[in-house]
Amino acid sequence: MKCDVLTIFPDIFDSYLNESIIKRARANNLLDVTLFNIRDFSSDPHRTVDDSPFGGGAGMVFKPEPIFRAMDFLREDGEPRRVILLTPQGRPFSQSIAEDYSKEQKRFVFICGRYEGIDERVKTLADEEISIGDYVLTGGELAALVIIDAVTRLIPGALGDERSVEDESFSWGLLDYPHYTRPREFRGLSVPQVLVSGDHKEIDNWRRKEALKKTVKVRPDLIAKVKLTELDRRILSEIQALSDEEA
Ligand code: 6GU
Repeated sequence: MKCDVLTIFPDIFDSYLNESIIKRARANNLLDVTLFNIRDFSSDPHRTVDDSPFGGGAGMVFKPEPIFRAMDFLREDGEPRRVILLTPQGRPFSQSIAEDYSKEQKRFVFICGRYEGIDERVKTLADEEISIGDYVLTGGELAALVIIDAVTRLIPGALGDERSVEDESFSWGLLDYPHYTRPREFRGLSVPQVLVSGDHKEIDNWRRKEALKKTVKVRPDLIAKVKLTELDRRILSEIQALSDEEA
């Protein structure tokens, strides 16, 4: 995946892109990120990128010219790219969008919004507007990193162990099941017996049940979207029966 990022704070990206799996993906040429400072595309000596809003109101608005000039520069090579504008008004990012992006061979451009907003005409440059959730950040930089991270780990070879992604498809759409490692006893808390039983079918069943339990409790909205097996439905009615008992 090749990503060009337009931002007025390119330094924000350095530490995150230089650690762990993302660092390794870049070293292995699975991910290529180029940062562009929008100020470098401003045409005035003060490198201005913002101005006050027409119609009045608080705060400043990103001017269109520097961002258009940056896009003109990027498009000189004629390569197709998917241009993503990051704002709180966008379509909510999700795992399924991450999967779509990871399958695309195109280059990506992330335009990071800042200030109170972006001149509406910048939207004509973008293929889509994306948000990472229902809260307001000071800028789109963290959103760009979130998307780059979520997509990179889906690129074949990016994770050390490909089973990590396969395991997620096992629990697709559900919250993850609980994990344990050594020691078996820790401050009076023990690892569930089934996990040390060596019975892999029982372990799978336990994990599915725990994932369903957790999801019903914390994110019941997700249950409606998941393809449930016959076994899942049985487990769910058991969970329901248990919570009816408690009530
Ligand atoms: Cl993409 N930008 C900003 N500024 N805030 C956000 C967001 C993006 N997504 C959620 N909140």
